[in-house]
Amino acid sequence: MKEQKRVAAVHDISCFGRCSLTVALPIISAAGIETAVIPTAMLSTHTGGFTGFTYRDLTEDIVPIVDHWKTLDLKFDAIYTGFLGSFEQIDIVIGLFDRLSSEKTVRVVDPVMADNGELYKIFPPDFPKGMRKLCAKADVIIPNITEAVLMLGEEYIDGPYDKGYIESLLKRLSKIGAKKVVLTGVFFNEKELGAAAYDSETGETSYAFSDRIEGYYHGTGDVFGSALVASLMKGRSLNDSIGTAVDFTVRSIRRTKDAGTDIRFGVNFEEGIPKLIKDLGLK
Ligand code: PXL
Repeated sequence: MKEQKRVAAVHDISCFGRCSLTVALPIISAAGIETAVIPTAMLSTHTGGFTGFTYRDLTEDIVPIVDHWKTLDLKFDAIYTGFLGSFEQIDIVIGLFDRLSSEKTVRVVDPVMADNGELYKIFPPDFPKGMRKLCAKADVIIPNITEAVLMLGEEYIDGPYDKGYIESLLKRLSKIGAKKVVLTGVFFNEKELGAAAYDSETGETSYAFSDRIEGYYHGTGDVFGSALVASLMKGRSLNDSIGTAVDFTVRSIRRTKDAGTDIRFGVNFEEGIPKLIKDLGLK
């Protein structure tokens, strides 16, 4: 019998607003993958558009959690990191990678810190440098275009983009260290939006697009990243995985738009889980 895969998800808990762990845990679990969590911070809501949210930094809890796990001899097939609660956590997560990985562990880093050309206000200006250091330790990175240019120390450019620019970004990002790079928020025209992927070992570049839906919906990067991790853990190719993750994310956005939900409340990914399971080849 095939052994069940196990992933450690390292993100914050935003108690309301469907992002980070409240997205990663249900999506990866629904794919039949055991999902352990290390919360990096606890907030009453995410920081996108809400005021007055609570914020508890959990930096001090991470090393003791890893120390305890080390006594249990746990093996992880993937470690998937996202929003980190403090600058200090970058080095702590690098240490966690070393301590919890085996040869076969896939380290996936989403350098959550920025969007729409801007670094999130809660992060200091040198945060992108720190995230670059973490990305150097990863096997797969999944930045959006803003995060990509911040890590490369370049100016943000508004889209639509051209293929030459996107492929140059992908190649330069791979030189940071991760063999596989997935770039989100890619568009060549106003009609379609999606992701591009580059595998530096095979030299292959692939794209996945879907209809562009007007509006900025929160937590979509985490919905995409979680579906991508689930798909890669099912042994599917990078190309197939970005296709499935784009489709799952866009269907979630469309459902949310059709319902007229407040864009801060995250997207309705829950009702898309049955199709995701089918797309992943599960019953
Ligand atoms: O979805 C990214 C994210 C995760 N966690 C928190 C956030 C954000 C984006 O704003 O604020 C707390």
